Amino acid sequence: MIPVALTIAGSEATGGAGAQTDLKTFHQLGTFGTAALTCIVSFDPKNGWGHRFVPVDPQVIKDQVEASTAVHDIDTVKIGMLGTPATIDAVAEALGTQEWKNVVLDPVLICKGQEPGAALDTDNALKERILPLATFVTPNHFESMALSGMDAIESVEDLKEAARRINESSGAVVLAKGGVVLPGEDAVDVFYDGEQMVELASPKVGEERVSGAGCTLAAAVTAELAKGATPLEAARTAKAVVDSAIAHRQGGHAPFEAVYQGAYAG
Ligand code: PXL
Repeated sequence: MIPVALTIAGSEATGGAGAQTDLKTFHQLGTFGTAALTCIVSFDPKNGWGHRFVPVDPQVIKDQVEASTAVHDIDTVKIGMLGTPATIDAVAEALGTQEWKNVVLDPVLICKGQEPGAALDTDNALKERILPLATFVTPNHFESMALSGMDAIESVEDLKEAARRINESSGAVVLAKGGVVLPGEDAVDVFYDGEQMVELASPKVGEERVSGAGCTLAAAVTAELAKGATPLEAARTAKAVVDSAIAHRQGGHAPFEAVYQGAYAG
C-alpha cells in the first residue's frame, strides 16, 4: 500500500500555495494525497493581488475529514491555513475523532485581506486548540516570534531560543524557519525535538520569498513521516525538497513566483 497523507488546508487557486501545493508535494514524494478544504483563497488581480477569502462551512470541513479517514487508514495529517475561530473549532473536533501518529502544523497566522481583529482571535484559537494537538510544527520567522512570545528574532541563536520555547510550551518537534529574513548567505532552519538542536542550512536562492515554500516544507515533512521517516530525517528531506522547489520556481503575471516540486528527484 502507498502511505496516505491528509492535508487540512485552504485552496489557493493559482496552484502556488495551500492544498494544491500540499497535494503536489505528497505526490512527488510517493504518498497518496487526500485533502479537506478549510477555505477558498482567490488572489485579486484588480486589487494588488490581495487575498479574497471565503471560509468553508464548519460541518463541511468535518464531513471531508470523515470521508477521507473512512476510506483510508491515515495516521499522518498536515494542518495548513484555517482562517477563522469557527474553522479551528471544526478542525479540532475532526482531529478528535481518531488517533494520529503525526499531526504536522504549519501555523499560518495571518493572511492578507483578513481583519486584524479577527486575525488575533484566530491566532489565539490556533494556539489554544490546535497547537496542543500538534506533534510537529513549522513556524516561519514571524510565527516563531508569535508562538514563543519573543519580541525579536535577529539571529540563528534567537531562532534556537524560539524553537526551545515553542517545544517546551507545546511538546511538538519544532522546525523553525529563518528563511530569507535572517541575515547571511544561507537560509537557516532550526530543528529541535526537546533533545537535539540541529541547524539545517542551505544557500539562499535570492532575497525574495517564494509563494508556497512554507506549505511545501510542512507537506514534505508530512509525506516523509507518513512513509516512516524520523522527524529529523523528514526535516532534512523537506529542506531539500523546498530548495529544489524554489530553484525550479515558476513565474506568471503576478509580482511573486511560486514553488514547483516536480523537479525533486530524491
Ligand atoms: O502560504 C500561506 C498560504 C497557505 N494557504 C493558503 C494560502 C496561503 C497564501 O497565500 O492562500 C490557502
